[in-house]
Amino acid sequence: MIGEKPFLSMILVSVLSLLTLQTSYGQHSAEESCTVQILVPGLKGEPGEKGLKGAPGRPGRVGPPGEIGQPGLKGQKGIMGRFGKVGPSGMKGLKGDLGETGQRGPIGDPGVPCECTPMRKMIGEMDILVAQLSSELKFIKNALPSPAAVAGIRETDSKVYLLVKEEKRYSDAELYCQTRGGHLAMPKDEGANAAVARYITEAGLNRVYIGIHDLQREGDFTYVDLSPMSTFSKWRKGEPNNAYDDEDCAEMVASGEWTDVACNPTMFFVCEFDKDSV
Ligand SMILES: [Ca+2]
Ligand SMILES: [Ca+2]
Repeated sequence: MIGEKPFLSMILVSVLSLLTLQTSYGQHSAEESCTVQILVPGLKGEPGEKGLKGAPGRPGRVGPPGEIGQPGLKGQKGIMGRFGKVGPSGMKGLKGDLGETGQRGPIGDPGVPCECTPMRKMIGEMDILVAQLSSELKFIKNALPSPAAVAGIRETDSKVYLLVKEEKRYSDAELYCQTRGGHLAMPKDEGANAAVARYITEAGLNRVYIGIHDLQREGDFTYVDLSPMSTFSKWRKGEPNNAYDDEDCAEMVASGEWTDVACNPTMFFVCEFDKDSV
């Protein structure tokens, strides 16, 4: 509905428009001047076509935080980290092998002079002792065929006797004893003769060569070192008898008595060594 005031306004406008036209176009016809136009609204038109899509709107406001999600899958192994701190010392190890011999060291400083007289005396005594020991060792090495024989030797104040259980002829037996610094046994008194007799008896023997012969001159018996038989002899009764004209050497039997016998048969024998020379 159109109100009364707008309607009167439109009429007023139309009158004014008519007056305006009469002023401007005075030559127009009277007919045209009398036309009164009344304007009224038309009917509502058909809806227009859909417009084009508009520009994007402004960003909206930040929404509230979402809920906590589920745990993810385990990731892959990472790369090696930095080296850690140095740990505490370990326990002491086992002792190693003996090393090689080192180089010879430098020569030391000269020693301090000493009071030498007592030292010289001591050294002199030691020299004598060493000489004695060397001599005895030489005897032991030369005279004794084996260590077992050491326990078997016999000795008097001045002699050492050795029973040799190797069968030899008289000359070879004497050579054996000489090689070791002695001779076949030459008993020159009752004590020495008894010592040799005991020796062979304890060994279970009946006869051994001793160092007595008449090889130089028949019937003239001497010791094997050619020393004469002056004060002592121990011939068995009826000896020496030079039996078969072929007995130029001598043996001692278990009783300690002597008999003249041939020199070629082989038998055990007893050597003697001077204690002074051993
Ligand atoms: Ca004879
Ligand atoms: Ca005889």
